[in-house]
Amino acid sequence: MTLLYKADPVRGALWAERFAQLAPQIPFRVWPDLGDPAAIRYLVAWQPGDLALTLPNLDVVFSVGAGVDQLDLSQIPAHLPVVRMIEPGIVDGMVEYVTEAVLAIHRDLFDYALQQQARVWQPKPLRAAASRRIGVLGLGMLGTAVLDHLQLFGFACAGWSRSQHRIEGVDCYAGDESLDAFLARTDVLICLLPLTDATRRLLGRRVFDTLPRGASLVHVGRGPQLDSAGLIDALERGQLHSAVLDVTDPEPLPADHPLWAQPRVRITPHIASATRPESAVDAVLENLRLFHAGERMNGQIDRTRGY
Ligand code: NDP
Ligand code: OXD
Repeated sequence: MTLLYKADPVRGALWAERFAQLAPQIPFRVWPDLGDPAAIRYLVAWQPGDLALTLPNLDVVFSVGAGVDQLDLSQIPAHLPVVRMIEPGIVDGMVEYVTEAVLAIHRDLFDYALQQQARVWQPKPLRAAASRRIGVLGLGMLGTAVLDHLQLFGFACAGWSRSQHRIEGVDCYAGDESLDAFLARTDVLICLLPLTDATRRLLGRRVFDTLPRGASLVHVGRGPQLDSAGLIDALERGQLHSAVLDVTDPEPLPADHPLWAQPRVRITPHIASATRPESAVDAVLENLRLFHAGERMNGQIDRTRGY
């Protein structure tokens, strides 16, 4: 019953250490050191390639991250459960990143950064948080955690998802038919949607033009959800004020990409959040317990939905 890990090797060493402490009975191997392929029952990976097709006795495929779009599901036999990562480290990182981005927008730090470059000392009026309308696309593990924290500042909070949610203090919108109403009341749009056929290129001209003029975007979902030419156009027309992008298409963003030169765009290299090895091992072990008890694992994805 060997577990094979195929992701960042530095973090792999931390996974191996924790596994040795908590589950010494499960041999832990780091790709490409497969040992006997027939002994591998569990695969933990970011991009497994075609490994799941070639390991004859595999039982479960775990994504090392919260998203699963980086897995090519056609390369994972249909009978194998695929499980995304649900653990507190990813949530903490995302809450920190999005809170900082929203506060930077709310407190006009994009404008002050430009003023600093021009050596201009020009205060702007302070705006109450209650008058700033935050809207989160995606009310899953991350979207709800982000909203829980943003509510503490007093922002007017709303969220949008596929199915109807109920979250105290948050106006919850559901389904395509409510998207326009959700956007029309949103000053800071945060994208925490999984990448699927339905969300690819969702963040484009139509969405930007439905937001109030001068709105901002915080994009922490996946790069292909954003039409970057549409974003640049919306910024240049003044329809959007600013954008914080943690994900781009492609990644890394090429040095000559026009997004780099946008004065009100802040780009980070997909670091908003990351799986914390210690708690991730705990999550995988709990899921293995559930799997062997014949129960559904936490984060087991629905292949037909794609997330
Ligand atoms: P979840 O699966 O828990 O939540 C996804 C949410 O999106 C759900 O509320 C779901 O609706 C909603 N949704 C999905 N498709 C649609 C659609 N077509 N229309 C409306 N709503 C939709 O995901 P997480 O919160 O854990 O993660 C979200 C994403 O964040 C990940 O998939 C990944 O892409 C990204 N991420 C980025 C990181 C970074 O560092 N930048 C780190 C970690 C994750 P419903 O509730 O009705 O099912
Ligand atoms: C993830 C990510 O999906 O790091 O966990 O993007």
